Amino acid sequence: MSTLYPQNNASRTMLDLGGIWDFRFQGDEQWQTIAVPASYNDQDPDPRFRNYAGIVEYRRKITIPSAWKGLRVCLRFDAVAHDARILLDGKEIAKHRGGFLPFEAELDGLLNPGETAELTVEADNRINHSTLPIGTEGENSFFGSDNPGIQAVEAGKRLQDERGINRPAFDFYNYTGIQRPVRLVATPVRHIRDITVVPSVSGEIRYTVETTGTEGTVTVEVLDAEGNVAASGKGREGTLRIPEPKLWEPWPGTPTLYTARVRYGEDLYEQPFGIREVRVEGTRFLINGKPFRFHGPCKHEDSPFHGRGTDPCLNVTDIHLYHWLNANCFRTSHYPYAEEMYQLCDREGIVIVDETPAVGMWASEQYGWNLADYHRQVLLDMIERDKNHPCVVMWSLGNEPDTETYPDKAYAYWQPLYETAHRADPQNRPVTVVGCQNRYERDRVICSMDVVLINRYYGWYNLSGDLEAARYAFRMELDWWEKQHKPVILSEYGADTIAGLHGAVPEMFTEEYQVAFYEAINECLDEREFVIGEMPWNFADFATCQGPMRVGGNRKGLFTRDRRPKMAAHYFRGRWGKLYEKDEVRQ
Ligand code: BDP
Repeated sequence: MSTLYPQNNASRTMLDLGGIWDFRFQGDEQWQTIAVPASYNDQDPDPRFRNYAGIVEYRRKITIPSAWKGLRVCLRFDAVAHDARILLDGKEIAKHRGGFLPFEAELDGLLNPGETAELTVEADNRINHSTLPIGTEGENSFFGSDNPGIQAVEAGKRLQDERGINRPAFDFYNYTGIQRPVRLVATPVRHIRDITVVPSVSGEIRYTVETTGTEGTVTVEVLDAEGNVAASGKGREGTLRIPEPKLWEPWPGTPTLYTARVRYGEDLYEQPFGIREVRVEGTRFLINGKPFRFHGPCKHEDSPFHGRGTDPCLNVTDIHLYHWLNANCFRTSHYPYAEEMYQLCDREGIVIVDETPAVGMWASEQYGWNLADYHRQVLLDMIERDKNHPCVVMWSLGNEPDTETYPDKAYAYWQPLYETAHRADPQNRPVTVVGCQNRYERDRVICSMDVVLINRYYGWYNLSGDLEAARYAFRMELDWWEKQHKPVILSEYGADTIAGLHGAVPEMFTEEYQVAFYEAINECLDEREFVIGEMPWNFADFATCQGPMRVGGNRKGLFTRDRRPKMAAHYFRGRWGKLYEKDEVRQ
């Protein structure tokens, strides 16, 4: 399916359907108001909005402008979580599985220009063994607090099941609904379906254009940042040469962007891209041939009021805070983010590790759940959506699967996905899957990836409060990784910290402990050449499901949920600022 991001230009028009829609829990009589795009969960104090497991309905009228006569019209949903069914005047016109990637519903023949119809969107938030992310089915909850086997506790759990309950196998609140923009999109009937750009630092640009028909000529012009034509050509595929190309460099370099202006018949699409190359060589990660060190906290799409809803102001604020932190990257933990965020990072030079929603796969039984085909499809759709973004430098197949209990089964599951990603990506970026704190010496999966990404909580979940023991243990593990001869990124490490809680002795949950924790672990990282990145967990405090280990959500943020820096944010700002000063890679 084509997933070209909607554009307003001389040939294409889009109408944003954001605003106030009607909303109800399926089966209810009454409709009420709800804002789109946003998660519905925080928009009403009724506890059902937080605890409901099932289908909700959104409704509004849509009208196709009379001026759109003779055009192809569709509805474009950037994401509806998790499963969606789209109805027009009560008749199903599209379905989609998964809550983090776009899909379209054709309106041709269903609604004519000048006509109005009722649009209904059904969104299902239920999670289980066949969804990504995973919901647990019967086994212990994520925080393991269920005291399995106790008769009365088990009876209580059965009661919950009868009422319908989601048990996330992951540590973020299961925000759902129409969380990203919905648009009516008009294009010429014969139109451009897809564009792929593969640049190389020599200035040679390979491109492919997919169109609805095989007739008609495709022309491509490459515009430089000033809008001047730098190269041009004809045909559905070809190679263009840009003399003296300006490269896309990560921050604090200049992330120069070019635009491929593609014309086909009446249609026009302007595809931004950057000229940069990514490669792993030995234990180094090279961007444009220069060693790149990843330093930036992992994120979530999470904020008060909007939940996981797309909010351009929040995105811009966050990325400006990344600059303030002297950070240069983040991982889209634990799902593909809204497309606007990648566009922003293309412009701002922030590097992204792009992750599928395969999170919660920590049960060893996962390899019997028949998830592989669906997981593969989600991976392919993510790569198709994000393939042209210069900010995306690596694919993450998922987060923290069990790879130690049955190492061979795990390998048989993840290796084909690794190969799929390499085959599907026209730019052939490095591929990884993020490893859990585990018996690393049993693992076959993590060390088979192009870059080793490991989440480690020495000094927090392990050896809690004892940073000397944490350093000792982490060093021992790093000795083992040194022998694997791979580049390693510490892709999560962190300590829950209540902003404003202080102590002369740095004890857990104080701001002083968070700083001391990072100082201790960073000391170990700084000793190792093969460690090419540090990604603190997390950029900001974020909402989770309720549990005895979470006080109003996960508090491992360097910032509070409303983006106020804790002491650790100032610490990293200083540390990363110094890295730039001494980094010969970027003068
Ligand atoms: C890691 C998970 C992440 C959690 C984090 C934590 O990857 O999603 O939020 O632990 O416990 O295991 O804070």
